[in-house]
Amino acid sequence: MSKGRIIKALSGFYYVEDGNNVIQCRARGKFRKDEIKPLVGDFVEYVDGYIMKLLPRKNFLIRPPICNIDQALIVSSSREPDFSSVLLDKFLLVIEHLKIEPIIVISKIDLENKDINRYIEDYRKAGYMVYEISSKDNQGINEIKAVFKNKVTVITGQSGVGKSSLLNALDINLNLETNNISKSLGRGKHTTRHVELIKMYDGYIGDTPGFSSLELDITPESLAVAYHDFEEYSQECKFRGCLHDSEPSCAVKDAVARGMVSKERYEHYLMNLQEVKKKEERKYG
Ligand SMILES: Nc1nc2c(ncn2[C@@H]2O[C@H](COP(=O)(O)OP(=O)(O)OP(=O)(O)O)[C@@H](O)[C@H]2O)c(=O)[nH]1
Ligand SMILES: [Zn+2]
Repeated sequence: MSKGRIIKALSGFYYVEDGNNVIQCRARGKFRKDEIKPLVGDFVEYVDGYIMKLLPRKNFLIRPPICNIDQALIVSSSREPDFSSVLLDKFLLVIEHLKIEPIIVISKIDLENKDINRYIEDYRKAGYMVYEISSKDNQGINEIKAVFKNKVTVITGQSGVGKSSLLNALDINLNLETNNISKSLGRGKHTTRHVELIKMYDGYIGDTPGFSSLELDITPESLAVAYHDFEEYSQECKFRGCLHDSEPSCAVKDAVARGMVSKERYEHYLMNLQEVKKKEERKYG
């Protein structure tokens, strides 16, 4: 039995990368019977052109249908559209909850925003990696090339923030087989039959996740530990399952008071907490 990773799914075939080889495989009949569908990104055991077993998944997205994603570049523009920490904080919640490493990319830094540096400082202080780029002026692009190595990366962010422009600035055409894929990568168009990871600076890049994947379909308890720093602080909260809201002796609220967690991100957290609580009530109430 050999081991490899599915890097492409097309018309019932799975393309399994094993070292320098790519082997065209079919899924064993058993999978269909058990309603288990191999996904692009799956680590598999295969033999004689048949996938025999899927190894446990770290995470998965529904749109695009890929799994075992290592990291997400969350692109937020400095301006046009205006920088929104509300939106970025929500992206961070969803991405971190999925156990995908978030990397913040502040785009369009050629457009002036006098508040942006304060935000960047806060996110860095919280432990996030933050890149500052301008695809227009080719600033910060070389620095970003190194993050792809040995990882499966997706690029996400609101419409118009410059995701396609970033891909183009990264010389995507040199990395892609066809320009069509470049378009679909940038625009978040998804075909169900053809899913593929694209080689990108010694790593892989997946199709752009649509906003539907970014719904907060999450319990209040999971939300409370989604941010990596909240999770760490919550070890010190007095109550197990503390939601860092009105509970006494809450280490997250304490961290906010000490300036370790930005007040704004905490307030956005409370907003999202209210939202998921309401959803729960509708579901079970
Ligand atoms: N000033 C400036 N404009 C930029 C930069 N990058 C992209 N733009 C412009 O921003 C607009 C949107 O860029 P896109 O790359 O299409 O954005 P996108 O995130 O792919 O948008 P969607 O396809 O809608 O998701 C275009 O008019 C770009 O020319 C930049 O670094 N600086
Ligand atoms: Zn707490």
